[in-house]
Parts: sequence; C-alpha cells; structure tokens
Amino acid sequence: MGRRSSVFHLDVGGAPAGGTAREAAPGRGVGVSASAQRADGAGIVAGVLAPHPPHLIYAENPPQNEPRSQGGWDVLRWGYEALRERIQDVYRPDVLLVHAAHWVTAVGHHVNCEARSKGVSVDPIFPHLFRYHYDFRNDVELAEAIVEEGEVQGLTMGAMRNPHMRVDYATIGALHLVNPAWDIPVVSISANNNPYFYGDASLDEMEKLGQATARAIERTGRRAVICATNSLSHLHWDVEPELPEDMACEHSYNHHQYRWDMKLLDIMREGDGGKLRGFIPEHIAATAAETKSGGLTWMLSALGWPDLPAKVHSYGTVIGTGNAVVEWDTAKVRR
Ligand code: 2X7
Ligand code: FE2
Repeated sequence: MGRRSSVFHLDVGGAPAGGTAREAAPGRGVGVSASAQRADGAGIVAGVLAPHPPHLIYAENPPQNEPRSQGGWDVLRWGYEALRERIQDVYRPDVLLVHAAHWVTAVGHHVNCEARSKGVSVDPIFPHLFRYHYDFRNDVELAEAIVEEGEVQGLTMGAMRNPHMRVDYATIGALHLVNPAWDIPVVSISANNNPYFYGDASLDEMEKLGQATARAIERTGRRAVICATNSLSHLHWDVEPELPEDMACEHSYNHHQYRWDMKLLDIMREGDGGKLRGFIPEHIAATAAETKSGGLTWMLSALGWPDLPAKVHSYGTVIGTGNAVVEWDTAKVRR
C-alpha cells in the first residue's frame, strides 16, 4: 500500500475508501482462532491494548491538538513508541479496528460506515487538554461486514451513516497513539453500555462481537490489527493540579489498584488465554476497571483467547488510573 501522511488531511495513495481486499486463503490454527490466522498474511496479525487518556496526546503536543504542554507521562508514551515501530515495521496492516469506550450507544453496537471522518474531537471533561482536529478514512466494506456478522450472531447492530457525527476522544486518542500518521484505514465500533454506571459489562455480548469481527475480517480478506482502548484500574483523582502535567502529583490511586493491575498484566504475560478470560471480570470487580466497557474482551475474543504470552510495552498512571500498552503478536508463528 502506498502511503503519504499529512497533518490534517489523509490521502492513502492507491487504497480505495473501503481499503484493499485480499484473496481468501485456507484458515490455519496456530494457537489463535482459525479465523484469526490466514496463510497468505491476511487475518488478525495482532491485538493491542491501547489506552486513550487525553493527557497522553496533550503531553505529546502533536500539531492536530490545540492545547500545548510541557510533556509528561513519558514512560507510557515510550511504550507507544515501541508499539508504533511494530505496527509500521512488522504488522503493516490494511486496517486498524478500535472499540471505542467513549462512543457510548444505549441501543446496539454501532459501526462507523462513513467513508471519511473529519472534524474536531473534544474531551468533555478535559477540553483544556484535548481539542483534536482529525481527518481519516474508514474501511466501509469491513465495517458493513461487521454489522452483518453481528446480526448473524443475534446482536443488535447499527451502521452509523452520519457524516457530522463527532468522533469520541477514545477513538481518536487510541488511533493517534498507535498510528500518528493516520495512513491506515480504520473501523471503529461503539460501546453498547455505560462504563461509568453499570457494575459489570455485557461481556458475553463482547465475546459474540469479537467472533463477528473475526468472521468479517476473514470474509473481506483484510490484514488487521485490533485495538482495545481501555484503561485498567479506573478510580481517579477529582482535583487537577495547577499544572496538569506536574508529574510530582501522578501516582496510583491506591496500592490495591496497583496490585490488581500487576496481577492482570502477569496473567497476560503468562500466556494462558483461559486464565485471562476468567480473571478479567474479577479485575473489573476489584478495580472498577474501564475494561468493563468491553474492548479488551472483544479484542481477545476476536483473537480466539490465544495461549500466547503478551508483550507489555509500558505501564503508568494517568490521574491515578492504571494504563498499559500491551501487544499480542498473533502473526509471530508465521515468521
Ligand atoms: O478516558 C479517560 C481514561 N480512561 C483515563 C484517565 C483519564 C482521562 O480519561
Ligand atoms: Fe477512558
């Protein structure tokens, strides 16, 4: 795929708005779901946990974001630098998929089916940190396939076709941090729940949504990286320091939250998919984790809950919440 990036306008040379379809090839089970692996290099090549706190964008000072900072949250951002190299040098996906914790839809799972998304994304709680000008392409063929496959699974699905919809800061934050060049088409899916109100998420539905996503990727022959954008422990401070990036004020909300986050990351690194699947709801209950909005379960379900040790690139807190940049290299076995 020819690529050219610019700050406010994306023009993916040679790729149609719907991305580039590849020929389907026989599935190959290699410790991840059969639909996640394809012999010709298509399929789900990686899953990533890509947290979206607006502070990370603010700290980076990209030209798309209006507010300026002195930096901060460096260790987490170094983790993203390592992940970006992997995306560019190793995975080279046709498409990045993201389940957006802050695009909350009360009825059904919605998928952005507009060819182009352009506008300004503003964090409603931190508008002084995040006012980001975006302009990117969506992979409409894959987005529509996910809507169809979700319906086959019995889920309530919606194809979002409103060119004026303002894209939420979780989608923009995660996608910028994973690929600041914005030169890879996107599929974004809403969170059909309310991560701040309900005690636990509809994780069973997220399992189905993950399977539907994997089938749609298989059907369209895409080479895909799937991004779950969630913080881990989610209790946070409610008073901001005078200088938001004052790192003397940044630390875990409490030791309990930190210990549970470390336990979750240990299990991810261990590589026992079944154990991880059982532990996620426990971690949510113990830490009010943002994973209750379902992104992590969706991503790992699409990967088939592989017995695959994850690479933790970094861990750090943002206003006391736990955040980790993590990678599951499902394509490793083919190299
Ligand atoms: O959305 C968020 C988050 N998940 C964690 C920390 C700070 C702000 O926003
Ligand atoms: Fe969030």
